[in-house]
Amino acid sequence: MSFRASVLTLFPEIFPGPLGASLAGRALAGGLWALEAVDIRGFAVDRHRSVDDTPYGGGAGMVMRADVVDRAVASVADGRTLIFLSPRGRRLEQRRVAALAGEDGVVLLAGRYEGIDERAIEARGFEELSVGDYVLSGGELAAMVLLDAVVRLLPGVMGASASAEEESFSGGLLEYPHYTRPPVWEGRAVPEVLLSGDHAAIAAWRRAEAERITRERRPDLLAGTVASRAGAP
Ligand code: 4FV
Repeated sequence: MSFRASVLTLFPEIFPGPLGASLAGRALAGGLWALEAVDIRGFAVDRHRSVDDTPYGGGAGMVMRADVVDRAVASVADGRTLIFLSPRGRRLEQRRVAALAGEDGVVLLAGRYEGIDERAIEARGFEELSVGDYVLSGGELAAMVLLDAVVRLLPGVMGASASAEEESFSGGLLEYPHYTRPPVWEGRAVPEVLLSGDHAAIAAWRRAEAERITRERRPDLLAGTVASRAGAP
């Protein structure tokens, strides 16, 4: 059974959007995964079909109603992991992406306005995940980011040519620099070792470059990697 994703949103029409193109799109068309976008407004009950209301305690903006959101969740809940995309969530990382790709699917809740009544999140024990420390106008793009990262790891999606093994974060390090033809561009040459055919030397150069770049740009990633022990005095 292929990976099944359900996204609860007030804008189902924006899906699949970019997930319908390229790698994820081909995989979707090929049945390697499935996506349904469920309109939360379809679970509103009052004649104005309202999904939000003013915040208790005052303050700007509107809050999505727990009763409406929970009816939408109930319509798709079947044991798959429940994720609420929110800036309060744990930062989404490759390790969590890889774990989700090993599951049979996921339910993603995309908020709008100021957010969702806390009780709806608590009641279902949603896992909260954030795609970054900035505020989006809605959780939909965050849901697409998560799905794009997960789908490319699903069996049969990334051809043999591309490997998930050798990319950023896979070994806890940032990626080494890549080069292709022409061998000299604008007076800039490709590092000699890459033209040497000496695979051991190439692998050593790439490892050293990955460690150097990680040390310079994301030393936080080094804690816990082999490199940190090697580099440490
Ligand atoms: C977000 C993030 C995010 C907050 C208010 C939607 C918005 C609005 N989601 N990672 N960063 N969500 O900014 O996941 O409802």
